[in-house]
Amino acid sequence: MNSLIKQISSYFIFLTLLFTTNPVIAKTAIDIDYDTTSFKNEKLSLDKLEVTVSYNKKEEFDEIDNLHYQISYNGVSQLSSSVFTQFTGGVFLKDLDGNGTPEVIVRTFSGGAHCCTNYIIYTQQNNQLVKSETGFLDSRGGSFQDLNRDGNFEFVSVDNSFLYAFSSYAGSFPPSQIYTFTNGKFEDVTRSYTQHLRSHAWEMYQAFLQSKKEQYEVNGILAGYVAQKLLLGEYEQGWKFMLANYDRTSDWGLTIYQEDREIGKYPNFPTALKAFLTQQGYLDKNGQPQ
Ligand SMILES: [Ca+2]
Ligand SMILES: [Ca+2]
Repeated sequence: MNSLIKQISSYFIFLTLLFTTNPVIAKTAIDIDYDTTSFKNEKLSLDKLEVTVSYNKKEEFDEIDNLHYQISYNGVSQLSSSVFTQFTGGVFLKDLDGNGTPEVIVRTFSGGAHCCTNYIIYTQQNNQLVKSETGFLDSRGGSFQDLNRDGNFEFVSVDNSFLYAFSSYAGSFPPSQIYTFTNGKFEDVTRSYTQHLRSHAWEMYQAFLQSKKEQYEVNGILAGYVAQKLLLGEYEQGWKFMLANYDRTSDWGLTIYQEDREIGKYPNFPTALKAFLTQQGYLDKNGQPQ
């Protein structure tokens, strides 16, 4: 009984110490969602980096920027900028490439049904702030994740060119795109992440089965699946699966364009898909996987 009282009292001493000695941990992220109200001069900091963020909530699209941020390094102001964002967005600090200096990542959303997310990244290089952008991506955008747990973050996204190519947006299932961010630049490293590629391929396969069962569009999923299998070095297998399963009645994506002008029609989905995969650099001009 005595030892129980001792245990309890030492637990309370521990709690007291925890709450009196633990310093306030600086904020490193601000997430904006639909319910976020306007705020002014919120501070984020990590190491020698400090960012002050203000947000003015907008219900409708506007020409006026509403997310303002000011970046300081080592106490010296380096940049003041602003962007427009609606419904969702944010600012976060993370050392994406593990070089000891954190990056500033600003996420914006343009508003609209499926479009568009953009990530702006500021990185320190030779005492200068260098800006890079992912460019506009569909609403699922992408995310920074450490896929291989080496401490560096990969940007995990999908190839947006597949959206609407052979199906509606909902019927499209684009293949993976994975980048590293090093020295202020994105580099495509998609094929190195086999495990991620496999689980994405599995999700595509499941989506195909579901669509087929519901008699919904399948060609958009199959287009993505062939590309995903190609990324895994299993192009032939993916192609055979597509040939056995594609919807012969759909003419989505069969029209041939040249500079936005219709100049003809592909005879079928596989021909159109081959041309598309060549155009997007998945296949070389002889139709061989790159
Ligand atoms: Ca860094
Ligand atoms: Ca990593």
